[in-house]
Amino acid sequence: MTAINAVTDLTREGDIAVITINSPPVNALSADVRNGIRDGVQQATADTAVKAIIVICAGRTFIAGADISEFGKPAKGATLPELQAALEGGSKPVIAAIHGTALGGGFEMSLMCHYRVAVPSAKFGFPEIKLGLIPGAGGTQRLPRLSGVEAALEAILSGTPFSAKQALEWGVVDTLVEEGKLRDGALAFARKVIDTKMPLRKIRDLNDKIETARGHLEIFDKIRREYARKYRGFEAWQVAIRAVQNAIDLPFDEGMKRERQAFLDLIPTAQSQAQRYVFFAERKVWKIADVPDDTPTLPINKVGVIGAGTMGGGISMNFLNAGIPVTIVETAQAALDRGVATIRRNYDNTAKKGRLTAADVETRMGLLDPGLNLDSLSDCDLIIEAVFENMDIKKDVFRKLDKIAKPGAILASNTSYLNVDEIASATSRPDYVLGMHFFSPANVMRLLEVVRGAKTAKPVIATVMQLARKIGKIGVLVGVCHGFVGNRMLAQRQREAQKLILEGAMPWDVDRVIYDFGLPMGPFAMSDLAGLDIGWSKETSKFSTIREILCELDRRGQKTGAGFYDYDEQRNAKPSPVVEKIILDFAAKKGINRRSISNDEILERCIYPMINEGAKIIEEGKAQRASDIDIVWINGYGWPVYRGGPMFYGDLIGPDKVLAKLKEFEGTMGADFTPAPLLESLAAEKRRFQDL
Ligand code: 3H9
Repeated sequence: MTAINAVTDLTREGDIAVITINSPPVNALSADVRNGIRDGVQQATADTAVKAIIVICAGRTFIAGADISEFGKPAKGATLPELQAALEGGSKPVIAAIHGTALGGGFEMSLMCHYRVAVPSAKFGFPEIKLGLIPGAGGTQRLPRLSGVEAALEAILSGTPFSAKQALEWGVVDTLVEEGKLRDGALAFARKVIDTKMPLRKIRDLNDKIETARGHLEIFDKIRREYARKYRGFEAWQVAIRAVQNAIDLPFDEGMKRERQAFLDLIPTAQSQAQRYVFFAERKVWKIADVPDDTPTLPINKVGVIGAGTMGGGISMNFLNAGIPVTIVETAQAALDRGVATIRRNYDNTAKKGRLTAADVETRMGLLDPGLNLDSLSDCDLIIEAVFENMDIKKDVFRKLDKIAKPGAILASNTSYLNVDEIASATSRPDYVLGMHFFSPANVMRLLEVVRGAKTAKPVIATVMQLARKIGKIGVLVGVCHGFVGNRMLAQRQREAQKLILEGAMPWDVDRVIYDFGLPMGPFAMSDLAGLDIGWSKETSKFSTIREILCELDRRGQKTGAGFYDYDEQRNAKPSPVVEKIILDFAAKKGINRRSISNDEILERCIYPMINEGAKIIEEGKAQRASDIDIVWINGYGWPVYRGGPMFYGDLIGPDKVLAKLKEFEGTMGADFTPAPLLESLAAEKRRFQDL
């Protein structure tokens, strides 16, 4: 064995050279790895006894892509053209041996080889689009030559990996070998290549599938239509389509040149920076400073849910989906039946779309045990309360639970705002109490705010974070404060939105600005969807806000056919002349001199106070890091990934500029805009939230 460098070695098996890459955790195509491959192939080529070369990876996966952390830094190490010259342009057959995930640049590197063998569990794909990029090492030029143009477009635009079986069908892989025996299988294949004198197969020369697609522009129109909604506001996808089109229209080398340039042009864009930041942020979120990875966890074999309403039902589905039995408890039979029927209907609908089998539906429903008695929760390892948002009611439930739940059971509240420490104080086990704040619809939304109380024990936190992962959520640890991270910041935006419509904007003006910024809907459309009467009651209503007036008029949102907007039968929203008049009258009565408000002001008024609140949240230690706040907003509220989250956006604008604007607003509009000390210090030190 010869060490080529710190991460690569070369061994000889008779006349076959084996280059092994060992660069944990995912063998990313770093400068060292690129150098190792280039130098390894050159050495093997120079060795006259070698007749074929295998490139294989140690550890859990084949090369999972370029090293994302190298992007935007000065280039070093072997270039991609050098790699291509060594592999595809070399004089000896090169075989890539693939297990795990061959992604991005890793997959592309394998396509530079003459042959590919893989184990059946291997996966292939181009996740670049999720990073605001396109494949930059030939993926857009080589994959269409194997899979055909349509399939390649789908793979590149979706970013979703495909199976080894699919790869075999397309000829991306030449043969599958026995699971766990990749090296032996690759050696046997290399033997065949040598013995039967198989040619140096270069994908660049395969033109059949390209020619079939030539002139068929409808393929590109179709994919544009398919992805237009999903990628509203995103840039890279159109660039990717163009690159694949080049594979048809241009000679291979020219297509490669354009792809490379497009890739390099995308790297410094704000969108790609944001999306790469989110990639790492999603991974950091699981790391908790004082709860190390080896913290013991408690087994969760059975979950109890109290409340079979929209939240309780949705929460239960998460566990049923993961194969964990759920006991769901309601106070009245009718409500319980309704809740269970809703769960079944949701599953049936999924089955109708072909995403579950009828048997899956029954398995899941079979794990659900509905009841009317809290006592039936006594054998649950975790009990989640999802009852009415009222402190007295919640405390009462927890007092009872404390007596019923077995020792060591975790008691969680799904409260969105309330003080988890106060709820915990109703029990004799505050160390086993925490908040699990799911977002509606709870079976769909990926976010789970895990609310750490003052006394919550570390194993309890570790258990719930691990469980979050198991049920497919992204768990973000937050501290006790009104509304936690997400809703606390949302309140800032809602307040400004309400002020703006009195000062001069209309609800649809505010909504349009927020929608154009990239969120799925603006604050007023969101209120209409949720229902304006949440937390409102006729008895206490005083006509003191626009919302109260609308509720009085039975304009309670989409469900009543009218709210801030008018709705037709298909629930399409239209600006409402009635609401316009209500707003104008209300403002006049309050003596407000309405003025014209610019889109910029709407955006800054809605977003900068959120950034400011985020700074306070960090200062108070209610979130571990700025990027956790961004993950909350992306996964709980639909903040566009390409803007990285509110804190990242603040960094992009610059803390000094955000500060200056807040001060300006503070001067004219008062304390709602008083800057957080953290923002002041970041601006003074020319630092960013990311640098904290
Ligand atoms: C590209 O290839 C461009 C090319 O077209 C053109 C140029 C050549 N770089 O996710 P995990 C880290 S673009 C750097 O928890 P899993 C990750 O941060 C790239 N670091 O494991 C984490 O670190 P830590 C296209 C990376 O088993 C650790 O590895 N490729 C990279 O759940 C473990 O990761 C991609 O976008 C990377 N490329 O999933 C693939 N990948 O331990 C991105 C991972 O410090 N990667 N890390 O937290 C993935 O999708 C998943 O990581 C993978 C493993 C499926 C591979």
